[in-house]
Amino acid sequence: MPAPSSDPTPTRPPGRTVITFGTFDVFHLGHLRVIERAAALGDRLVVGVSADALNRRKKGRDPVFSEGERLAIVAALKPVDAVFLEESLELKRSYVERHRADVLVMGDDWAGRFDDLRDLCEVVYLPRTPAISTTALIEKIAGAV
Ligand code: C2G
Repeated sequence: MPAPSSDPTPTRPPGRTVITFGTFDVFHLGHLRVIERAAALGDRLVVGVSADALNRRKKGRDPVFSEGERLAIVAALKPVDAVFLEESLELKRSYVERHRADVLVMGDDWAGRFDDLRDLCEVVYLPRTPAISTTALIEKIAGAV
């Protein structure tokens, strides 16, 4: 029988892990497309959903849907294997390490912003889906009532 290993180094899960981040508020097709394309780059997709407090700090307002609601929606998607709460934009490196991600995927509105992580993982910026955004949807809904 092999001796039990005393090596405390966590082992990388088999296959390629992809990580992506977003607010995913008022979930729309642009969100779905980026999640589908991110999942296609590996075997397992982990998604960081931004915390309400992070949105208040960065955008000065609460999202329409709470972090609990946004986590539940993203977790229910077929291409998504796991979700977690993104508490700070500055913690990307530790999230990539903690989830042992091989690839970080972001929309190209973030192009260049996370290039410093290339020593740790592959960094891919995907083109945004044109002509759809949470802000435009909120304006459309507000204009319809
Ligand atoms: N997206 C897209 N096409 C759109 C709209 C959004 O591809 N028409 C992508 C964005 O590029 C992003 C993801 O969908 O990769 C989530 O978008 P947002 O919810 O706007 O996320 P954001 O507030 O940019 O993320 O660490 C990042 C933070 O979590 C904030």
